Amino acid sequence: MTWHVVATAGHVDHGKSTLVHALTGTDPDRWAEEKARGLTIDLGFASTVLPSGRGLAFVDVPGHVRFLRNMLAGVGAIDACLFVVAATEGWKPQSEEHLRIVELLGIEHGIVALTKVGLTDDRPVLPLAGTFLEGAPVVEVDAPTNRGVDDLRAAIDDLLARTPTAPDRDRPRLWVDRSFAAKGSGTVVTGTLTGGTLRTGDELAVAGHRVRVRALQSHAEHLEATPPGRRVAVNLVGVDHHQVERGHALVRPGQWHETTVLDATLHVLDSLDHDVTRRGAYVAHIGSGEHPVTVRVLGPDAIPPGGTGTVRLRLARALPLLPGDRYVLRESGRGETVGGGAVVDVAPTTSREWIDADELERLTGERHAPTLGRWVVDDTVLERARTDLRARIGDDGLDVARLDERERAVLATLEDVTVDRGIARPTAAADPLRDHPWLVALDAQPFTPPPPDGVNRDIVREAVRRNLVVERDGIYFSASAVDAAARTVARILQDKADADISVAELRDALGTTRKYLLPLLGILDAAGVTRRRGETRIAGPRLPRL
Ligand SMILES: Nc1nc2c(ncn2[C@@H]2O[C@H](COP(=O)(O)OP(=O)(O)OP(=O)(O)O)[C@@H](O)[C@H]2O)c(=O)[nH]1
Ligand SMILES: [Mg+2]
Repeated sequence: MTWHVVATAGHVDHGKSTLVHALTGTDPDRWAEEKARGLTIDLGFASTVLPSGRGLAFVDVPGHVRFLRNMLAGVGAIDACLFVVAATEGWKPQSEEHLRIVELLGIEHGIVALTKVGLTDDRPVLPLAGTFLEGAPVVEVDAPTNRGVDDLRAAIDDLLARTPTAPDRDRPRLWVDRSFAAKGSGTVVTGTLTGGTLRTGDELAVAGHRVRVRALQSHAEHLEATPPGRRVAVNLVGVDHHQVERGHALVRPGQWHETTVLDATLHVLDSLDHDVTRRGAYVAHIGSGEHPVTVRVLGPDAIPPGGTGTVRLRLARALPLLPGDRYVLRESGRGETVGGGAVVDVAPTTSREWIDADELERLTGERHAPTLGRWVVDDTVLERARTDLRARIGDDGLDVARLDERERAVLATLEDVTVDRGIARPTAAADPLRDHPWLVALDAQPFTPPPPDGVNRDIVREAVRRNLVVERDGIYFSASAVDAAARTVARILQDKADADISVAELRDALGTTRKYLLPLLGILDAAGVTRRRGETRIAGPRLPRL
């Protein structure tokens, strides 16, 4: 069953609560004082099932200007508006102010009830042109005689058929409008659920406390899970009802960036008689809460009536917000509605050229595939990082151990850089001898080494110069072959009683021929590993110790 949450709006005494009562059978005025005075003071709630089977939940707001803050708490998360004007009085100041407020909050769906039509034949002019209510149905009603009530019900049903239900983005957020202790079950908070589903057992956060959902109720039904777009009562474990108040948000921990600084658009109402500057004590109404804020106009110094600009708001309490969230700005001193707009940036003071994809989701509510590693980064920023890193590598190379995680991710994108033994170097400058086939072959046949046939003379010369290869009588041995031969000589001498070794003995031990052995012995003699004595060799001063 789909539900919509609809708020009433309109001037005091124009018949909002009476209509909600007539449509739902429930008197939304809950308090004795309200009933006694015939005046709504705080929010009222009532629901009904429409002829189509759609669920309709009302948030009934007070019309008296003194309770405007309560009205604002009620309209923060609604789908549509039932706008009430009494035919007897016509358009009044709070008709005007309420219409401005629901417009600033981005409400796009609504219907007009012209009440008390039994008391007068006059039909007032409604200044709705250019607003979201332009062209909306205007239904004439007279509650005491039930005149028009069924027509209004049908018109609301019709309207809701065209009104989208609250989207489910798997980011539940419930702006609390009431918190109380229910007998035997502890803390209960109520609000209009948006953004995602709540389930019993969910681990959530509210007012800085970790809480668990013990039970859920929505429109008089106990539920295991409640989708967004409903009025919901949540029974919480882990917090006292005194610790939660109207304006707090119930959300999943870690899914939101809770911020005290945000940038937002500000549309200043036409009717304001002065510019908006940073002077003045302001209150921002966000969700179900009202929050003292400082306002800094970004760009020009002031925004004139009817104008739109960008402002930076600083809140005393951190709130889980996303770009697109609406707010209404009031000046508390003069008690006037200044304007309002939408959040643009919930973390405007942090540099964000590189941003972790998870963090970006907290800041924007949107999932972006990482550009590189775990980061989302703009192309030009990435290109600059690549250029910088290439410069640091230079011709000499750069120790990869000195790079952080992000720089390593950038390094992996540099196709013209090779990492060898922990050093990043330009590939062009990489060692041409490393893994050269001839050197590989020399190592594979250390004592019958292949000649450098067809190998570039410069390569051969460079290999000799760097002592990778040792040449004697036109035979080239790898340096490791010479080392291995020296160790073999040392081992044989150690194992023998006599202190010398013959050419034939060594030839057999190395599995080679005289053609290779004689130059190799020449190398060993020259190096002082061996010393020639007649036709045999004895230990030289540089014989390796085993
Ligand atoms: N004759 C007649 N009286 C109405 C009608 N609607 C409301 N009333 C009367 O008008 C008075 C105010 O109605 P409410 O429903 O309390 O008005 P409200 O808009 O909820 O007022 P606030 O919540 O204080 O802003 C009550 O005495 C109602 O009985 C109507 O359609 N016809
Ligand atoms: Mg009322």
